[in-house]
Amino acid sequence: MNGGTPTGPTPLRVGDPSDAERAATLRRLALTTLDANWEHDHTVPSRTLYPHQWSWDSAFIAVGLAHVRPDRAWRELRTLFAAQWADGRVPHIVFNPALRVGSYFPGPEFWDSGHADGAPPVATSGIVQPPVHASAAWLMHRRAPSAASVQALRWLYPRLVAQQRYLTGRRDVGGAGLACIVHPWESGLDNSPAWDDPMAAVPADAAVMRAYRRHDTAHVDAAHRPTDLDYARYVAIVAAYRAGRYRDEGLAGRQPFLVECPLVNAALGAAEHALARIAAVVGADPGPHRDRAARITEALVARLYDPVAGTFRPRDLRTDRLVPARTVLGLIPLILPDLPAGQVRAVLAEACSPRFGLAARMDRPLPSYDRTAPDFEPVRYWRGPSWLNTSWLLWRGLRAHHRPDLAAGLRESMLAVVARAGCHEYFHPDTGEGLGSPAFSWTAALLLDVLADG
Ligand code: 9WN
Repeated sequence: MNGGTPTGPTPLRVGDPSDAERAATLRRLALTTLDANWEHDHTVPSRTLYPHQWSWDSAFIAVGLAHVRPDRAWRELRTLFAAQWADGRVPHIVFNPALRVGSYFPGPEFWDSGHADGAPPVATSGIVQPPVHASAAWLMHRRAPSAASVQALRWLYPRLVAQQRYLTGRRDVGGAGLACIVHPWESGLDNSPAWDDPMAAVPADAAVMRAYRRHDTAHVDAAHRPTDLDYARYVAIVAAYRAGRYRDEGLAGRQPFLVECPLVNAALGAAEHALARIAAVVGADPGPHRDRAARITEALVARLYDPVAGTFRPRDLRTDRLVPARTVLGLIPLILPDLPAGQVRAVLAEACSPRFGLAARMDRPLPSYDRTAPDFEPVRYWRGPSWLNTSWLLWRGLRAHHRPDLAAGLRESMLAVVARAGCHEYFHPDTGEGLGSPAFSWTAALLLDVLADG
């Protein structure tokens, strides 16, 4: 696999006579991919690159599984939340103890969660990922309401509430009611240009990586992945957090990377909206969730919206500045149903600009970074390639804000890219070539969700 210049995708159009056939083929492919990645009580994102359970992957996967394997969908979330820490954090990786040491870097021995207060008996990482789980659980129940889904929601509800409490409590380093991330991995968009500025302040030397063995580059071209210098910094940040046993008191004095991310906080607000709906089902009070949702949206607009650029940007808490890069992260607040009209307009204008190319008929998939930026890298992971999960989040936001025309264009671009390349992890933003893992679970799962809307 390389970043060469294969021929471009030939997207099929809505209404094409072969639409139904294409949908059936895609459904089969998605199901085969998800079945092959099922591992006794969870789904691995990829058998080769990511052989354990990942937090936000499981939420996306569960949304897709709800269409075809509802029992497994709820099981996926139960397994993840069984590894929740006593303080409410949901770890970004739950390690499968049956795998040999060294099957993923950094593995359980590196994270050493066993020595942290309140960690579960199973080995996990000590950081989190975007809290998309409450929204996923609500979508799953709405898709197929049943006695079993209500029972699952009853079990999940207090755990989802604890997850929110952790993020808006211990992680409110900025003091404005938003969650702060302590590692780029917590955003899920690991090497996004959004993190270049805050990461430049993390002291590290690429040579550190000689002491470790990266596994990702054994499976995927190194030019498609973060650099060794990125990894040296990833490792340094974890080492600092681990040295404090992953405690969150005094984070500002101890951690070199502290950022308020628009995607994480939009997910946080959307989760409160979902929890209000879930509360009504399980007999709890929706009121406090609605209040919290409104406060999060207000804080997000006040702190992360840049009126000059007309988009959302992460806030680096070390400098108290918004980062300059315009990335797909800035579009995700559209998932908030109560986003004010001015910000909705601005985000739509940003999405439809040549930077991201959203349109009712798209000729290329949505990139993860401003494609007009001089440092746009079409094959390097989150620095340009197109990803199904960020497209799917934006698609949901477009529907919530009544833009069926743009939602249809984005949906078609997602279907076309997978129809051409398969369930890859990410895609070349110009040619649609498949990159990263060739059998990636959230691509398959979100495809099922998008197809169900046809
Ligand atoms: C680090 C599993 C995860 C996703 C992330 C994606 C990638 C891990 C890695 O894979 O991150 O967490 O090793 O690169 O960036 O979003 O959850 O699919």
